[in-house]
Formats: sequence, C-alpha cells, structure tokens
Amino acid sequence: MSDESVLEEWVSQARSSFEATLSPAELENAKALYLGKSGRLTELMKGLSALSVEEKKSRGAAINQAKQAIEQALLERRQALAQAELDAQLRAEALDVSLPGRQRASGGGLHPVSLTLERIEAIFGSMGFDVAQGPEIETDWFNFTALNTPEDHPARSMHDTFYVEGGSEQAPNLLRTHTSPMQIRYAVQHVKKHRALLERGALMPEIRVIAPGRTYRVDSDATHSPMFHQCEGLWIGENVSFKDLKVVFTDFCRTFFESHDLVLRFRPSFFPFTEPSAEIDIQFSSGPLAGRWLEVAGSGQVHPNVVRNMGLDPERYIGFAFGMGPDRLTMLRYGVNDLRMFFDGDLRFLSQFR
Ligand code: 2NM
Repeated sequence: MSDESVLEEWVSQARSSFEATLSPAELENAKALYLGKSGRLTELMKGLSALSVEEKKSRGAAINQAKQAIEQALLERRQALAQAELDAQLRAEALDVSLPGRQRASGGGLHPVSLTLERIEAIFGSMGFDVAQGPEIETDWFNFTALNTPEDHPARSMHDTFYVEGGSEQAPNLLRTHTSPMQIRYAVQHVKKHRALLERGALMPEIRVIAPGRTYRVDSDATHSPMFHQCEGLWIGENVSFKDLKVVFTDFCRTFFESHDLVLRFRPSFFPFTEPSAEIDIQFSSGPLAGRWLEVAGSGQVHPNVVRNMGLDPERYIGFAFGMGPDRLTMLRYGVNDLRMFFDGDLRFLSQFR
C-alpha cells in the first residue's frame, strides 16, 4: 500500500472509530491512537526529520492534511456528542405543563356544623338579616340581667353555667349560655348609631340580625355537649308581629330542609326574654322522620324589659326573637344520632360531610 493510501485508510478508520464512540471520554481515548503524544500521526511527523527536504515537503503536507481531516472528524463528533447529551438532559427534565396537579390524598373540609351555620347565614342573609359575632366570655349583665332573667333563676346557678375568672362578685364573668347577649350588644350599637334619628322621633331602620356561635352549659350526654352551638335571630321595628315570625321561620325551615311541604307548629312556652313565647316544632311529610313532631327552636315576642335594655321605647318598638341549635339541625339533616361525634374530632366521621 502506498504511503498516501495508508494515510487515507487511517483517516477513514479514525472517522469510523470516532463515530462509534458514545461518550466524550470514549472519544478522547479513540483520538489518542491517532493524535496522541505517541499516536500514529505524531510518530509519522517525528520520522520526517530523517527525510530529504523535498520528501519532507510533500510527505509533511500529506500528513498534515490527514491530521486536519482527523481533527475535523474529532471536532464534529465532539459536537454531536455534546448535542446528544443536551438532548438527553432536556428529555429527562421535560415538564408536561398540561398535566393536572397532584391532589393531596386528604384535603381539608368544613366541619358539618360549620356547613349548617353557612346554610343558616345564607338563608337569613337572603331575608335581609345581618350576621353578628361576639365574645364567648360574657358578663352577667349581657348574658342574664339584660335578658330579663330573675336574680334567682336556676340558669344562673353554678350547676348550669360555667363561671370564669375576672369580673366582680356583683358582675361575674361567665361563658355565654346562649348567643342572645350578642343580640343585645348588636341592638345597643344599632341604637347608638341611629341616636340622632331617635332623638328627633324619626323612624329608625329596623334591627334584623342573627347571632351564630359557640355557647356553653354544664351538661354532657349523648344529646348534650358542654360546648354546643346556637343561632339566635332578632327582628325589631315598629310593626313587626308574630305573623312575621311565622312567615320568616317557616320559610327558613322549608329552605333549610329542602322540603316545601314541611309543616310547623308553634306551641306555647315560657322564656324570661320573650312574652308570649313559643316552641317551634316541625313535621316532615316523607322520609325516615315522616309524621313525627321535632322541636327545632324557641321563639317569642321580645319582652318589653329587654327592648328597654336595648335602649328602645317598648311602647314604640316591638319584634320577635328566636333561638335554635345548629348541632341538632345538623343531626336531623344528616341522620346522626350522637351529638358527641361532632366534637370527638375523628376524621373518619368528619370527612364524610365535605
Ligand atoms: C330563644 C328563644 C326565644 C332570644 C331572645 C333574644 C333577645 F336578644 F332579643 F332577647 N335573642 N334570642 C330568644 C327568644 C332565644 O332561644 C331558645
């Protein structure tokens, strides 16, 4: 084989051995055989010194040409490997931004009683009722006295009411036993806000509010928890009657239970803060509770002493109030028979209501 064809053969061998490499390290190894310190072309170059000037020229040029061809092949392979590496990396790190996100195995949700409170607020909200929230630690005045509760009423006893630190012997602090103290607070604020109107003898905008929230009594069994919920309602104006109470509460119950033939019964009762007073019972016409009367609320025309404690003239302002238990409403709506389930905090129970 001529010297020239040996060089051509080496160039083509180098090119195919470079093509066969799969990584930059492999490629640098393959290069060493031709262009390394004791590579084939390097050795040839070293041998030139023994040749004549003429031969050096032509032979040197041929070797150089082969060397450049091999370097060119090396460069191309380097670039191809680098590109392949980049492509592989991009493929491995590719993000599919159209994939839906991963859902957490157990997302949060509202407590069943909170769901009931939201329903109550939405329904009364649609009838123009404001929602008032306030302190769970109350004074004796707002919780009992302002609500016309006699000094010797049993509800005031330590058997029924949790007393807490603070306050004085005459005005002790306690955990509110109902949310009516919030109704008084709201009414007093309302009257203050419209004092100028009242002083002129002008008509004050009506008070229309519900007060949902936690309440406390010394009581604990399957149907009573020491902490429970209440939602009371109040509507005071110049011409608000028992008829309005019946319409409002009937509408509420039918919407809440999604039962438009639900029947209500107003049964005479007694509360210190209302006169006359009534218990409200409901009767379903179908379903598991069909035909049975179930007590859902207490109600009545707000007592003149209570109207006076709101800062209003009971000869002019009149209205009604009602109080219900969202815990019981939740039990009825979902068919739960033990109230304590709501407050045990067992997620297997609670997560069924989301
Ligand atoms: C009830 C039953 C009857 C009531 C009274 C008042 C207020 F603030 F006007 F005096 N709020 N809620 C009331 C009336 C509550 O719960 C069974």
